[in-house]
Amino acid sequence: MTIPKRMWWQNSSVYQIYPASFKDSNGDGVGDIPGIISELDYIQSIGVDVIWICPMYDSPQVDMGYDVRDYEDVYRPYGTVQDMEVLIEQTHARGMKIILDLVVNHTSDQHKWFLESRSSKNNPKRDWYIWRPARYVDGQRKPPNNWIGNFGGSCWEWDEHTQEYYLHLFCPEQPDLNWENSATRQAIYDSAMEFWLQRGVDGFRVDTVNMYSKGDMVDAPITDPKSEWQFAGFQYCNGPRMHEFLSEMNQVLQKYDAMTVGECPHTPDMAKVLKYVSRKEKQLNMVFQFDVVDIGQGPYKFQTTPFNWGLPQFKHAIETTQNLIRGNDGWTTVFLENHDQSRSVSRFTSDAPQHRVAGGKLLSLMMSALSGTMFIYQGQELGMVNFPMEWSMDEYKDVDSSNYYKMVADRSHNDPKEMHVAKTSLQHLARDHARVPMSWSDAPNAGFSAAKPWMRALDDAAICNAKQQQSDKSSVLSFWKRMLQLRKQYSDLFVFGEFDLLDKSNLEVFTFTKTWQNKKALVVLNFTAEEQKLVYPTEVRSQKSELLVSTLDTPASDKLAAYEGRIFMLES
Ligand code: TEU
Repeated sequence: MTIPKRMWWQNSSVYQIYPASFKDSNGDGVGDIPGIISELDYIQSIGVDVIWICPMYDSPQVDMGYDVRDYEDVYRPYGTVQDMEVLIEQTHARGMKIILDLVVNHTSDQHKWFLESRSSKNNPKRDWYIWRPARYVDGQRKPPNNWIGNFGGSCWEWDEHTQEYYLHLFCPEQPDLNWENSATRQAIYDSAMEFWLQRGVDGFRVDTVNMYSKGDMVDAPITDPKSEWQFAGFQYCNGPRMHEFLSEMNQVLQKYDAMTVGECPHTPDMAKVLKYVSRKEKQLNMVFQFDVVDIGQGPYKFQTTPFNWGLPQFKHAIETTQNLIRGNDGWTTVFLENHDQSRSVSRFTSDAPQHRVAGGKLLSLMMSALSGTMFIYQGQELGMVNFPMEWSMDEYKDVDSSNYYKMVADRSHNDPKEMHVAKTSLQHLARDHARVPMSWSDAPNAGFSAAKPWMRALDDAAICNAKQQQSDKSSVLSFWKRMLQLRKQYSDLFVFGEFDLLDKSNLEVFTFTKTWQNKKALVVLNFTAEEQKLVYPTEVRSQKSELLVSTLDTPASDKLAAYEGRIFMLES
């Protein structure tokens, strides 16, 4: 197979910014665009190439800006369109690129399109959203189908005024746009995409990109007999017109050479994923698959206990996403965190005080050796961890967490044991952990704001913050900087190379090779809190190896320390 031309977004590392929690410049307790601008030098110093800004659009903030009221304006506490223009310009001035979050599966119920749509059945925009009449069962009014929404409950909302239901796959305040209507699609391209592309943004992270085509919307099979509402992700994701819609959207993007990374939940079928990311299909450049981050989430989100997974499962998920580029023209992504996931050190290693630095470095080393475009979430470069069990439920601000906690309370009639299990799960997996203020320094409010922040800052900011880590050669941040440099230096192997898993069923150590033509690297990762014997797998035993990097300054010759990782270069 001929090697496809390398594109700028392949060998790029992307730094994700959550505006509300990154940096507050005006002392109102909420992060803002000028705050981001003030830290661009810091971001650049990490060694990343692109920044991704989570939704900063005008929004009532029912779902932290993923409920957009106006695509062409900025949420005032974050700033203005002019501030965004400065951010774009200042990012470019540093040789970096900037992508925005494109949220066009749904809008806010306060968007002017929806206000018109719901005003009457014969409004010209009625068909811009998905309206259906009620079903009647034994004379009782019921939604058109039994689908459960992503935040619990039916995904249909009854509208008294026009006596019909509308579809919302997320909150009731996030009605789904009707992509079947070509005028709606055109308005989306103009308002949500071209408006910002013309202002110089370099692409988009595309929210819930595989949900635009909903198929025939029949009832989902009953998988949770205790609930009236059933999981329907395999029905509303990857529907029949997805590829047609994405091809059309791509024509807009092509005009600007814009990059896209689509969020692709509920898609375990690799053939489907490949169709989205294959270069010849001209749909999306890459997607976020959920294989890795869904590990340990339980059959239904949060209905599990912490660490309910084994290392072989983790390896398999990584292998699946890595193999997307093997022998074909697809592209993949490397990520363990984002604003929808709790902290990777807490989830995949250990956040115990004696292990958290090692855990942060181990994951940095692993990610830096994996192929695809790399995504780092703010604070991940410092090894920030989940907030503790002692924090009360009031500190959880996310609608996903509070809805789940309420559901358990209702179902169990506030049974203290069940409530404790639910809180334990949220302490491990809730989205809130990623959304606390960035730990900048040991100043009050972690140096994030002069005022009380909208979410409580971590208590451990005194020992884990950007200021201290910048001047500490042994910090997680310093290690990330080194790894991002090595990733660039050996990009053939680490960014583009083929991944081979060597110890599928080993429960403690994760060993793989990366290969590019005649070059090969061996990566060995101890995922336990105990020392492990350093064993060279039979596949590479005959080859001479040279240590490229360890997470430790002075690694032992025959064993791996707790949570130690190493990369060896192999000579054939
Ligand atoms: O997430 C969509 C998504 O499928 C999940 O990751 C979602 O967070 C999870 O199912 C909730 O339990 C995207 C955004 O990343 C997320 O922040 C938004 O809440 C969501 O879309 C709605 O726009």
